Amino acid sequence: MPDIVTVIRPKTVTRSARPRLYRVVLINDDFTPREFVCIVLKAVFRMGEAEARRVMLTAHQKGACVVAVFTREVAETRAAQAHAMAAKEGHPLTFRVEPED
Ligand code: TYC
Repeated sequence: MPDIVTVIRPKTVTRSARPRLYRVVLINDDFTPREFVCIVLKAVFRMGEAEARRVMLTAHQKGACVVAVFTREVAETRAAQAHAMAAKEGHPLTFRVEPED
């Protein structure tokens, strides 16, 4: 006969009051027009012209730029909206969603 093993599971799991946050990161590519990147940043991330241009140029020069930080669902929804806009116009524009440490 095998030994009887008793596993004690907690009835409740305590979760942090602050949900984990996720960065949306704009990735550079060689094909998407600069102006289109700015249009997406303004439409999806509610940026003004100056901020959109600064974020676009940073990604263009450094390879990537953090756009904003959200809860997971909001970050994934915004990235999906941005990807849908790009796909519609045939651009390879990419945003990554990554957890903050
Ligand atoms: N590198 C693109 C070009 O020269 C512009 C661009 C900038 C594309 C930022 C993507 O995340 C990006 N047309």
